[in-house]
Order: sequence, then C-alpha cells, then structure tokens
Amino acid sequence: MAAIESVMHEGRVFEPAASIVETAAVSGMPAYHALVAEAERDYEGFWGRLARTALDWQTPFTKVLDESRAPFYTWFEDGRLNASYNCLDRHVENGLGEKAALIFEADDGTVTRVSYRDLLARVSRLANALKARGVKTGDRVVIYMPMSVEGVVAMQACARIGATHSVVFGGFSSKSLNERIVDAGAVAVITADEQMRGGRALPLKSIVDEALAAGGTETVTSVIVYRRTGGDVHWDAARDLWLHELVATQSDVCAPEWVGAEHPLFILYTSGSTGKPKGVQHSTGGYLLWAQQTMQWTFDIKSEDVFWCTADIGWITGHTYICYGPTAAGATQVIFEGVPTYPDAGRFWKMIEQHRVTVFYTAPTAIRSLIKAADANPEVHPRRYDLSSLRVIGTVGEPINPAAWMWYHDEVGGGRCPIVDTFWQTETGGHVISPLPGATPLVPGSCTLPLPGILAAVVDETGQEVPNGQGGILVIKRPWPAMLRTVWRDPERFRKSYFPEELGGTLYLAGDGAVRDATTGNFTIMGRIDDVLNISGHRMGTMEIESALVSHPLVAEAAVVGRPDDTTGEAIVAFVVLKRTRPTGDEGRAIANELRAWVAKQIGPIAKPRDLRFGDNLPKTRSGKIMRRLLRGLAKGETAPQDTSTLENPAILEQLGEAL
Ligand code: 6R9
Repeated sequence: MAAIESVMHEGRVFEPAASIVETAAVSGMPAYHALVAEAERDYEGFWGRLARTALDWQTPFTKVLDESRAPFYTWFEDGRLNASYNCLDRHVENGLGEKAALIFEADDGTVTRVSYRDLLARVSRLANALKARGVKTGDRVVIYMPMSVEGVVAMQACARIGATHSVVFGGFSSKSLNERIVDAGAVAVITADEQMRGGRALPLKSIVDEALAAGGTETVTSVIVYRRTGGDVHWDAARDLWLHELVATQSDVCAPEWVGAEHPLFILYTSGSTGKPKGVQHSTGGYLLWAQQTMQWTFDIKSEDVFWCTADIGWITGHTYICYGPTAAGATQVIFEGVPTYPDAGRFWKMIEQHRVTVFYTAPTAIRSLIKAADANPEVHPRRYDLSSLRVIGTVGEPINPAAWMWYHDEVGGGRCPIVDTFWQTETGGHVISPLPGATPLVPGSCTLPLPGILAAVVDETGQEVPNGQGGILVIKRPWPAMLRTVWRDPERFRKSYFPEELGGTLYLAGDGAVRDATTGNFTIMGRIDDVLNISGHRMGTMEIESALVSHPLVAEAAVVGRPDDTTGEAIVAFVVLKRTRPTGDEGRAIANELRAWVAKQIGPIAKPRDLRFGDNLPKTRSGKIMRRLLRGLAKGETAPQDTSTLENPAILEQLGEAL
C-alpha cells in the first residue's frame, strides 16, 4: 500500500507543452470535455460517427448498438468490413504503398523495412496459402510465433480470410499451448523453428510437436513453420509445411473476405480467478475502431511519426498496438525481436536514436529494470543517447510508481514529452483510462481520466458509486465497441466474471480496485481485487500456479500469493505442503528448484515462483479455509502476524515464514 499512498499524496502536476497542444488531435481540455459531452448527449450517435470516420465499410451499418441480449452487446452488427483491408489495402489505394509499415529490428541488430505494398503482398500470399490448405472463414488458427514480420503477417492473413486467430505467447509451455489449441478447436498452427532472444535460440516447433502429441488436437491438419534460425526440427510430412515453400507458389493478390462487424477477429487467452485461462473473444468492427481511434487520441499519431510499442504479439498490447492499431492508422512502426538488455541495457535507447522513434510505448517493469541498469552502468544511461526525436511516451500493464514516472519523464522524455499512463485490459480491447497528450494535466502515478465514450466509475460491493477520494471497485457503466464479446465457448463464465449479479448485473467489472482524486477526478489504479497476480505486467492466476504445483507427485497442497517487488511489480510466492516430511536446508532448496522447473514446464517460465516455502500444513480457519491474508503477510516478510485467533494451527506460521 506504500506505493498507493505515495500516489495519493502526489502533488506534482505537469501541463502539456503548448507545442504539443497546438497540433494534437484532441487539443486542450475543452476539446476533451466536448467529446465527453457528445458521448453523454448521444451515445450511439457518437460511436456511429467515429466508426464511420475511422473505418472503411464494405456495407455500411444501419444500427449502432443492440442491447436486447445484454450483456451480450453487439455493435454495428449489419455492417460488413475486413480488418486487413482497413490495415493495408486502403493505405495502398490512398498512395501510401511505398511508406514503411514495419521497421523490423532482429535480435542481432539486422534491420528489415517492409512497405505497406509489400506487407499487403505478403499477407495476401499467406492468406491464399491458408485457403489452399482448406482454412475457411470462422476456422480458428493458433499462432505461436516469435516477434517477427511473419508474426504480424500471420495475424493479418487470418483476418484477411475471416479466420479467427488465437496467438499464444512464445514463452508458454507445450501444456499451455495444448490447452489453448484444444479449447479453440484450431485447424492450423503457425509457428517458427526457433526464436532468438538475447543471443540465444529457443525452440518453438518442438514445443508445438509436444503440444500436438499431448492429444485432443485432431482438428489440426496443418502446421506452418517459418524458418527463423535454420535449427534442426522434427518433421511430420503429413501435416508440417515450410512457410516459405507454401507461399512461393501463391498469388500476391487475395480478395479480402467481407465479414459482419461482430465476426470474431481473434480469441486471446488470459488468466482469471480459476485454474483455467479464459478465451477472450473480440469482434472485428468495434475492436478495430478502437484500435485506430486510440492511436489517434492517446498517441496523437501523425503521418510522419515513428511508433514503437515494445510488447510481444502474444499479449493484447501486441495485438492492438502492433498488429492492428498502427497499421489501421497507416503509421510507420518499429517492431523488435529481442530483449531490452541485449547486447546491453542501452538497447531501447539505441534503437530510439537509430530509428528516430517519435512515440514510444513500454511497460513500467522495463523502465524499472533499465533504471537499475543505468544506475549501475552510466554507459547505458538514456542521457548517453540522442532521444530528441521522442514526442510522446507511454506505459502499460501495471501501475507506475511516481519515482519511475519521474525518471521516465526526465531522463527518457527529456522533460518535454507527455507520458500517457494507459490503463486497459485484454478484455477492454484498447485503452479505457488514459491521459491525452495534448490535453490532460499529468500526475505521476495516475492514469488520469476515462477516454471519451468510456463511462468508468468507482463503486462499492453493491454497485453504488462511492464519492471521489474513497477507494472502491473499478467498473464501466455502459458497453463500448471494443469490449470483449464473450468468453470463447463459455458464455456463462463471461456473464459471471464481468457482469456479476452482486453489482446489479449491468456494470462491467474490471477486476481492479481504484480511487478517484477528490478535486480532479483522476483515477489511480490500486491493483487487482481478484486472485490474479501481475508479474512484470503479465497476468497470472494464483489458481493456475497452484494447480500446476499440486500436479507434481511430491506435492500435497499449495497456496500461491503475490508480494510487492521493486522491479517486477509483484513476485510469486508459493507455500507448499509435501506428501513427505517437510524438507529443510540443501534438500529443501533442491526440491524447491525442482518445483520451480516443474511449474515452468506446466505453464511457462513467467509462472515460476520466486520464493518457495515449505510447511507441515497451511494456515487454515477452523472451517478449513486457507488464510491467504496471513500468507500475504508472511510473503512480505512480516513476522508477527496480525490476528491469529481464528486460526486452527498457529504454530505453522513460523515454519512458513522461514526462507530457504
Ligand atoms: C493491457 C494489459 C490487465 C491488468 C489490469 C490492471 C493492470 C494495465 C495498467 C494497469 C495500472 C495501468 N494494468 N494497465 N494497472 N495502471 N496503466 O495489460 O492487459 O494483460 O489483460 O492486464 O493489468 O491490473 O486489470 P492485461
């Protein structure tokens, strides 16, 4: 809570510089308030106007919003369009064919430029190849790819033919990949032989092989492999195909498949409060509208900008602000294969300098680790690089602490670039609460105000709005076009998770706590209120990690909590009871390492517990409930737990407090 306290007492305010206000898409607070008022006055008219302006429709829509099947809202339903057409063809038709769409920098520094015309041709060839393999509109295609031009091409190719993609982050294990392929019922998997990160080659194709061998994946008839490193791969001639061979014979013209606005553009799995990740399903029209609109509002994107979002396409940020938003806006963007610390921690700054990046978007966890690196080694300090091209800088994924905000502002932004601290989620499709760079006065650590058309509020447990200054539950009061449509194959889970009866059934529950400033109304996000952890900006369910742990033959019981961490935001702490006696010393450390490796194998390295504690038991109430509040205290290193009167077995707290 210390970080939140310091945000709430934050008195510094940074007004946007006149030079930014002058040219911004939303110029000054009156312009922001005018948009907010327009949405309040005529909600459907507002969204209809934006959708008609931002997107090209093959068949115009006649109705904006249908609430008759709430909370299964539909937007622009009788309109038809194609996402890939809006991201590629229309720019080529408008004379931007030679403009750079992608500036790809590989792990080893090699740079490849891809123009809009070239990107369209590559997307069309792969789209034709997918069709030739029998992939049809509405089929699901799983993409398990490194950061690459081919990764973006694969997503856009699916969109072109109306196939619904589901990208799985390349750090997930074969088991996680298998579960997602099975749940999605994918007909094809697009992958690479290996990926390069920080000078090391890491396997992808062999993980796909394992995932498909694990069963339940009979629907998959094609595995398309992009040759990235040329490393050895096992080959199954019945289903495996080299991407370069497959596209070589295809035409570079492919008519886009016009789909209804509600057609599922993609499914993206994310962690929730149960052990099973949810397939968040997004639409084509509403989603794409917001991807493009927020590029204009939040990033103030202009035709001469060079945009760089450092996320991976495996996360929602890489979907909205790499694959779809920048291309829909016709922008030039940098995409990066590697990691921020290779060959040294000056890599981001060097790339900004080299590519003259103007709008830069990254995660607080990256900023915090680069602060540490710069403190330790002045050679990699941002002030050693020419960052004068930067105009707007942004963050996403977790709260940014005021100290990191100030460093980002002064050392990276040179004190002149507004910081857009964008709050949003896999489910919201795009930004929902964020400053506008040419309007909003900035307060370090606050994501400030809702974007026009987003009716965010803070409520109590019964759904009643609480006064500003009082903490509560973050909700959105009306549907918006980019919101998730459902949980894939589980509409009941969608309703229960996001529109709970307890809050009245009509409020969208974000899953975060928040407080609004008493005078400005600015929002400060106070972190998740459910059993979801945020590790380096990545969502991880505690239940998922617990079920991975208890599937190990040695483990009887496990409870997972988060503890605050200076660099990663939160760190995973696991309390474990073994089926044998409690191990200590070297033996305890050896078993802890084995369990960490086990979790990495079950879910992926990001889910590995930082700390593992063994006990003869877990702290439980007399009715047998695990007391997570106590575990969170122990994880933080608190020794004397608060109130243990309801605890069945107080003695074990001492055991669990012992670090290995
Ligand atoms: C885009 C993305 C969503 C969760 C969200 C919240 C946290 C994201 C934030 C933020 C504070 C911000 N979060 N942005 N917290 N300030 N600017 O990250 O999506 O992976 O689904 O995570 O991340 O807790 O609920 P996702």
